[in-house]
Amino acid sequence: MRIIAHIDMDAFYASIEERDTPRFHGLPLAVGADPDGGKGRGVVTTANYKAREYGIHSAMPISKAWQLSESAKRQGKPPVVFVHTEMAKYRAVSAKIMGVIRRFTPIVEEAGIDEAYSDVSLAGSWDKAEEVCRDIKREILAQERLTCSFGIGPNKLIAKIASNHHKPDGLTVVRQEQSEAFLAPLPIRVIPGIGPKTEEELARLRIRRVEDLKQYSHVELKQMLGNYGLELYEKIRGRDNSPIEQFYEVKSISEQETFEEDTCDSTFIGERLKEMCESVMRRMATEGFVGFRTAGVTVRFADFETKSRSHSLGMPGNSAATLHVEALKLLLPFLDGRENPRRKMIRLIGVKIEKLQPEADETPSLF
Ligand code: TTP
Ligand code: MG
Repeated sequence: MRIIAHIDMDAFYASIEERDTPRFHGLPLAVGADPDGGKGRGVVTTANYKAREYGIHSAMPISKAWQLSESAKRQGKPPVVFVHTEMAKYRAVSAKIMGVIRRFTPIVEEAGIDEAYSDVSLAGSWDKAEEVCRDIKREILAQERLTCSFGIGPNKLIAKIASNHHKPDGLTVVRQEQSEAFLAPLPIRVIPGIGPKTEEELARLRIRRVEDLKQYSHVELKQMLGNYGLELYEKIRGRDNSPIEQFYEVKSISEQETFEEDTCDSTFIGERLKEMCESVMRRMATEGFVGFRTAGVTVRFADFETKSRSHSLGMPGNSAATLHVEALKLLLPFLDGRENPRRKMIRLIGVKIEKLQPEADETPSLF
């Protein structure tokens, strides 16, 4: 019998900040860009559960979060504590948590900075698997003073949905025979792969819950959603055979920045891009890679239209200067008439590297 656990830390970055600064304890807190008295232009990275009660969530403009904090203040509630994102700190905590999980279960897939799958089949029963997960929860709380939520199911799909079912500090067990019934009443958004756009399209057909989707055949789902429709047919019935990928690969490294003011100043944009390239290359080195084969950029215009472009290099790049040149080549058309005929101002730029080359890779670098 296969028993898979999925662990996801609660309000991860925000919980770390709250833990590390005693005067923040118990207060609503948001991690992200500087709100700058309501004029800040970036976004919220994450918020703790107290701040979520004010309606604040990941990816919300920081200025909106500030307004919500101000209106809470007017109602006599505590204002939100705003804290800058400090990735190095969160990565270090993440590594420690992964270490705890590995001490209890040997087969682990690090699925993100604050989440992991682990194969707990060897526990032999659902009850024993639950005990192991409770032990991990206790140990993380004792060692790191952080809470997490667990989902335990017959596969990765159910485990992942279950871990989000009771948050924070939850543990949800969904046995094989309960899987279909567990999924049926849930909103379709819980199924991985259904994003806001698909959700909207399906809502037009009055499909809102997983059970609504079950009335459609294989062929109908394929007509509606292409090959993903076929996958979906299996998923909504709780079926998933995907393996635990023990060797989690960093597939890309990226940075982005929202400017203080919208701009079309190419010197300024080029300078910011240079710094972002340097930071991406530093992170590449700390992740143990020696080069990249694909460089990409993202541009968001003042009206929020967002475009991405990427380019594969003939040979791996390994310096910030190379990345800067490649990124500039991709970015420049957005600063002139080629890709920006209406000369819109730019709000945000991002740079990304992919196809990362591990240290041991002996692929010849010239072709
Ligand atoms: P999540 O696990 O999605 O969120 P969370 O841990 O903050 O809260 P929850 O209790 O709901 O699990 O993401 C983990 C971390 O990843 C989060 O702390 C911050 C970061 N993150 C982003 O950088 N951008 C995002 O849009 C989201 C959702 C998360
Ligand atoms: Mg989380």
